[in-house]
Amino acid sequence: MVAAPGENMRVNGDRLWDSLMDMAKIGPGIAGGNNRQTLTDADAEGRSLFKTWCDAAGMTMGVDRMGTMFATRPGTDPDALPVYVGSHLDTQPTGGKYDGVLGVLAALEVVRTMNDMGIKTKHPIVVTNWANEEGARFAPAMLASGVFAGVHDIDYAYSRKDPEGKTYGDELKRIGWLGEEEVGARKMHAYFEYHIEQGPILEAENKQIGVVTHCQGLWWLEFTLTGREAHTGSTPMNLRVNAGLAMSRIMEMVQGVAMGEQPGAVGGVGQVFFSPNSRNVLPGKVVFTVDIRTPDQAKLDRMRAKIEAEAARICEALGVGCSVEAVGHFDPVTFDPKLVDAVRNAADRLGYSHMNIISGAGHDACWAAKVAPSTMVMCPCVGGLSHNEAEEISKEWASAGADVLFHAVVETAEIVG
Ligand code: HGY
Ligand code: MN
Ligand code: MN
Repeated sequence: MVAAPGENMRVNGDRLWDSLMDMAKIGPGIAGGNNRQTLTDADAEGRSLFKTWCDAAGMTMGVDRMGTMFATRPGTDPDALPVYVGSHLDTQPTGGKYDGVLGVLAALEVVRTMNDMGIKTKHPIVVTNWANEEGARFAPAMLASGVFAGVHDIDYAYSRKDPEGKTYGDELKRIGWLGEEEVGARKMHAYFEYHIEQGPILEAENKQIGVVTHCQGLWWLEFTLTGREAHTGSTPMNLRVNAGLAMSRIMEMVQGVAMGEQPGAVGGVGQVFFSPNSRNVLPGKVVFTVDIRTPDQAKLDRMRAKIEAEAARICEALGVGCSVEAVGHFDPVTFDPKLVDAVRNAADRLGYSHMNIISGAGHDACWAAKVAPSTMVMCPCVGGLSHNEAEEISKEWASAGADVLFHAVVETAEIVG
């Protein structure tokens, strides 16, 4: 039976909170959150601060060719595969202070606490900052962890362009965080990720800890609709080839498809590009991404098929050209039952209320689960709000989840002496 930390062993919640607030000063948003998008100068600044903290905690930093950062605390057995713990420091353009950041800095806090307590473990611990989890600037989301898991090849990843046409590869070089390690060469004993729920369930159920058993699957379907640019004033309604109208009908249809698959399905659109995007010109081209998700594999595939067939019918009726490309996807994920138990047992040992939960948002853990036993810990967030600068958690919630992470990680890494 592997020893577990004593129930009174907890992280330093004040130190964790201070680190979160210090990181939040980098790449500030305009409404109290963050805009630290991947491979921007702000991301580079946040990476440097994180490296300074890892150096101070006595860890050695490795960086791979996608720019993912791996800070290692040695174990007693040099042949033992490490326990990886991490998340992401990049944010949405109007992101919160905690999405991803909490997981990286809580992982650092686990190591800081192990140092304070002089804890030795058989397996090394590797604190991880995955590059480009958000996929806001360079789609798809979880790009670097996807390359790590062998889902994407690195040339595809390097070729991904932001809205200004800059490529991932060029921007990674520009900010000076192109590492030398082969992506995916590292092997993991286990992977843990601590994350805010980004949904309303834990707060509504008054639970401190989410024991994450699964993550719902996702499709990002990028539609390109081709209309005819024409004057919005002088073009009679019957002569219009209106790509904007087609888009609106497709959005309405997506809503209907998702509502028709309740409970447990979502669908919507977060990003639209009109070209030429001029007030008095009907769009010649409309590009938008449909985001559909559900924990049920059959439902996920059924929704995709329905939406693509219906979209083609809508466009044909309007004489609008329609093409679609899947720019993001992962099937529903089942996390490792043994690690899920370690999280649940840690919450019990520490006396924290908890419940099983399926992650609504995607995380790097979804790709890590393809190559190693993986799981997640979640804490509530106020009103379930995320991907919004008003994203908020309490210091108590932050610490409780970090305590559970600390216990589950140290137990899995096997305390020695
Ligand atoms: O889209 C997601 O679920 C994640 O926030 N990248
Ligand atoms: Mn995240
Ligand atoms: Mn996010």
